[in-house]
Amino acid sequence: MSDAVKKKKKKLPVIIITLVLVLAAAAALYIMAIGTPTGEAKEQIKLGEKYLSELNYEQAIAAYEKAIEIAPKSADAYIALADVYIQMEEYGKAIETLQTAETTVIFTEKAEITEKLEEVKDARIEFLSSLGFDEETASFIPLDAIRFQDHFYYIIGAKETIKSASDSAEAMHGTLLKLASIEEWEFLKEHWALSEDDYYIWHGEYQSEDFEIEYYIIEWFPGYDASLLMADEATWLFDGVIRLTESESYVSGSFWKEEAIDTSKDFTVSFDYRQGLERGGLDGGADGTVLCIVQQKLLGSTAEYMGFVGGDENYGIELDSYINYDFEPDYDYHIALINGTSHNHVCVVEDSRIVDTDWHKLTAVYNAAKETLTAYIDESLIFEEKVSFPKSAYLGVTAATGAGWEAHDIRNFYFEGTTY
Ligand SMILES: [Ca+2]
Ligand SMILES: [Ca+2]
Repeated sequence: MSDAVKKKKKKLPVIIITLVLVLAAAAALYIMAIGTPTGEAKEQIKLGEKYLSELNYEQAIAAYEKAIEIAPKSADAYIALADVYIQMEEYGKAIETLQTAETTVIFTEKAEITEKLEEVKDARIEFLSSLGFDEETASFIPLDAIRFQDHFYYIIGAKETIKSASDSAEAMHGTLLKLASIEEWEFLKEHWALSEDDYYIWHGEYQSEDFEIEYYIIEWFPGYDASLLMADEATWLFDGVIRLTESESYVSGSFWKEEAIDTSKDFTVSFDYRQGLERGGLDGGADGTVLCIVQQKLLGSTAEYMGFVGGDENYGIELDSYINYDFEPDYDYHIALINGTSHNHVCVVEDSRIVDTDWHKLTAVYNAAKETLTAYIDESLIFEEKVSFPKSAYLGVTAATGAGWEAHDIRNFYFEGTTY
């Protein structure tokens, strides 16, 4: 080994120490310069706090985003921004903000971000469970899914209008509804379950001379019962509505709960219904909807039978929107407990809420000990009647039109009880 090399070797520890000191000083300066908010960034954070105290979320977000732009390596503004999203119940956005921060902030502030991120992830699961999602389903919902009212939307692929509207859930919701109402809009309404309980993929296409749109969207139905089977002419409308019949003559549609229910135990079933839209034909419109508690998942005849299948063991609660003067001349629009056939009204009550085109809620409660079936429209009691169910039955909702017609719509089907 030469002398020159030996000399260099001796000097090496000094060089290393000097280098370490220089690097440490540089790192300290770096942290001071970028890791803590500058005066201007602090001002933006203060501004954000002011807006937040006035519940002006939009301006608060803008201020915090500005602070992040000025001091991207400081944790403060990310955490403040995440807190705004939490207040808005936009947990996905809060998590995304913190995930960005995790890769961006100075290493000394990373632990703070990670801790906050875990906290928000837990809060999101708690929030989703308060909306009716179980933990597994909640884990399917992408962070950037957009919530509007009761639904989450997630655009997989979109062009033009849908994409530009997707910044605001309300704007997107409105745009989709508007597009769905355009005549040339080919609204495919494809849907299929991706997990057990559940959500749908919607696929829409629109083509005009000016532009072309194709999009996929996942719509979640919190608490939605995926075991419902669509049958016959029933279709999904946008926004979770099942249209049992269109406004056409002599059509019928149904949907069914897949498993049989145990009718030796208490159960409750409810759904929202809307009748009377686009009424036309004989005597102004027809025919009505039936909640079926029957022995087979079958659709019966159209018109006055409303799709209800006959048989002594079959019961139904009909929402009758057509007066058949041959066998029901004494009633106006009515709700009735029917048994065996729609002609047999065990109990009948007139009600203007049968066909007023507004949404109403029908609830049926079976008390197994008393063997009674109680019906409510909205919150008001309609009847309580003795029934004699076999030990199991299928639940379905049917509707039909005849020489008169109208649209029959259902949403929010709910069942609580025991299934086989
Ligand atoms: Ca009737
Ligand atoms: Ca009738």
